[in-house]
Amino acid sequence: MQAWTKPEIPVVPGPSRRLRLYDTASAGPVEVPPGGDGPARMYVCGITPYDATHMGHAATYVTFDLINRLWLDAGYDVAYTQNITDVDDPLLERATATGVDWTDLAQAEIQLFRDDMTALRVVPPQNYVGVVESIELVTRSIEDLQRAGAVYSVDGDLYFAVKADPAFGGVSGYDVETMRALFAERGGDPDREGKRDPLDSLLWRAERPGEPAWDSPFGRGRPGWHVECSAIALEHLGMGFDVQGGGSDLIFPHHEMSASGAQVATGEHPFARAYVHQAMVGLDGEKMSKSKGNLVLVSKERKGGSDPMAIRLALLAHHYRTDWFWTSSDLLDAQERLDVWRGAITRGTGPDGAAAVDALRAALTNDLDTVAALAAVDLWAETNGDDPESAALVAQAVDALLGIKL
Ligand code: 5CA
Ligand code: ZN
Repeated sequence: MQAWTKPEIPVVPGPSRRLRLYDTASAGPVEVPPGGDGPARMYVCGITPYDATHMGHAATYVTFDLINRLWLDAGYDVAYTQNITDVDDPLLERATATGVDWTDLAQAEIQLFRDDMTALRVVPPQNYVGVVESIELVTRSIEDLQRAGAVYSVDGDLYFAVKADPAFGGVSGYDVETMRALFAERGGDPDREGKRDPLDSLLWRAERPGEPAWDSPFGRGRPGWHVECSAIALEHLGMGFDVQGGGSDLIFPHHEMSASGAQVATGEHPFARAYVHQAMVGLDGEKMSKSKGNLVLVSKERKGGSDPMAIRLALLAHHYRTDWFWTSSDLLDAQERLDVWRGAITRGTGPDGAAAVDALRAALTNDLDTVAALAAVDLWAETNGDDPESAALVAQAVDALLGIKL
């Protein structure tokens, strides 16, 4: 699948720093990549394209864009893969409810997402991969799981036996009760009769009347959700990649299941070195979600005349590991800050530019501390000085590292 237009990224002078991120699995900091010459590898869970990009999605993709940009700044080749869940229950349900063909709905929403990502200056992944174009990858992964003895059938639907992975539970660290509750809430079927363990997850759904289906060694049907991400990540990145990313709503079951599936299919561990999660962005006291319909859409704000750089700056003003609620003042404050920064750039001279850039790098490589990073640029903007390189240098760094074009 085609991704979107890549923004230009200036090269920023001065020493880069090593990136440390909070890893959900070990509940502590991990340095990624660990060092060495290889590429830095990241997989981020992409959209289910049945509605437009809201501020929660945007926060997620901007957060992982910072990681990409910090790796590029440190001179790494970056291998970045993102999927599109372009066939799944919520997409098919929305298409049926609105009388639109499900493939048309997906195509339209993917295009809108591309336009939003381009406007927000998010660097595209090298591999932007839909499920529909990956059916064979998924079926091969299921065959690997069969060979490992981790698959059984319930009335023709195939299930992954989670007990086949001794490390199951290691991503979320949740107890069984919490897992069961979240599994039921987030697309799982703990109470289906015939399952060996309530937490076993669907790998292949046998064809149902009126639903899309593909031929496979297990009969016609379509892939389950979690195996799509493990199959696509294994194909494009391999085991032990650096960062598995997405929103915190994916910690369980999605990231737990895809990690276990990949670990059992390959016999290797771990799936990823760090599991990194964007906290939830909400509206009016609830998580912003397509299913609830309480959305602030990036495209709508853009059409209303908001500067995409102000939208991006509004997202960056919150640390990625803190849940928050969107309000209209987020955008007003960001626009004000953007105006101050742009005004400071036109001064020409300014305080020590290299020191400001180093403060920016130090904040971002410290678990993406965007709050401190923005404060460092604020401080630079409100201080006078006689460094003639200052404005140009800070503008370059704000562009390359924060993705904000001044
Ligand atoms: N297609 C699956 C992942 S394989 C999916 O979760 N799609 S999604 O469209 O529902 O979400 C896309 C991304 O945005 C996911 O990484 C998800 O965790 C994240 N996300 C969804 N809602 C929010 C929110 N309110 N705040 C922050 N991130 C969110
Ligand atoms: Zn995913």
